[in-house]
Amino acid sequence: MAWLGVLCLALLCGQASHAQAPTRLRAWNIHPDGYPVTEAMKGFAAQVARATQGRYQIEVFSNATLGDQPKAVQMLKSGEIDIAEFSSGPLSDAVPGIKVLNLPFLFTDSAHMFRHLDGALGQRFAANLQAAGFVVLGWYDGGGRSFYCANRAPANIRDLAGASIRVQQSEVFMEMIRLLDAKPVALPFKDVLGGFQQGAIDCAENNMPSYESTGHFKLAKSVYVTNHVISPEALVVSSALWARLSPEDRKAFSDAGAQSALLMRELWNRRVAQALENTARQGAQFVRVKDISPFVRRMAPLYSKYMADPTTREELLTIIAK
Ligand code: GTR
Repeated sequence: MAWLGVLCLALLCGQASHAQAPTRLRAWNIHPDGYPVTEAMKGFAAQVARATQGRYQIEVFSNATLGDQPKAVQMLKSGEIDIAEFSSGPLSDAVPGIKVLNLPFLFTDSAHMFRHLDGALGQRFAANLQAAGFVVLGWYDGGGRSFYCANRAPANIRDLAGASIRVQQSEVFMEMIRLLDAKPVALPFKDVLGGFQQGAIDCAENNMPSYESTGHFKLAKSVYVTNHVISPEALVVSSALWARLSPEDRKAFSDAGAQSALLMRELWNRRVAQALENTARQGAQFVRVKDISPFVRRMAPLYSKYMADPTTREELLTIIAK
């Protein structure tokens, strides 16, 4: 009977070590603590841990400590990281159809954008992303992006001509800046502050929570409120991780992702208002665009290009239609 005891012990040990050895996953994030993306990702991690009785422990690495965004897109694809939150700019390098989400003045506001993303179009984007190695668990709000400058106070798109403007490393953004007769400078997010300090850039463009959280507002005080790009961000897991999850665990991850997206959107709206108030109090000056038509007219070559492109045409038509 001794062998039975040994066998039982081995089984118990097996169970104990299983219980004691949760699967640790690494989540990439570009933002600091307290930022809506970070808080929503932490909520996601906590809910996954609860729903899987601690079998999955997700560590959120914030502030791009694991590398900048284009690098992280590659890391997720190669399985070096398991989870990430990406904006549509760098993601479109991996999935060309996503480029449409970076086009200026496509969505009128976040509500319009989420009507599409929470519906059939979002599913189509998710399917294309999944084929490229990214499983979308939630669409987050990337807000409306506007220009801000250090050494000029634009009140018209002509005032941006000749400026060196920092953009994300993303084709559509660079094309947009060129069509404004300005010079696109692709810099990683964390280097933008240094770019202003060293005079390497005159302007940048981003949403107001990032304008505030990065401290850009201290150096670039003139905001030209164009909201030229209203775009989503996505909470994604690698398809390598997805393939390893049981159907029950996939459901736990999906539910937690959907929950975190709702939380993010709620936190976002509050944060936009706070950022506007806080930066204005500290000296930021806001000039609202009066008429977007000259800007839209300048972008005509962009719309024609992506309308002719079979990877974006269908998506573009769907968004324009409603
Ligand atoms: C932020 C966005 C980041 C990153 C950044 C940038 O608004 O949340 O993911 O794309 O902009 O401009 O690099």
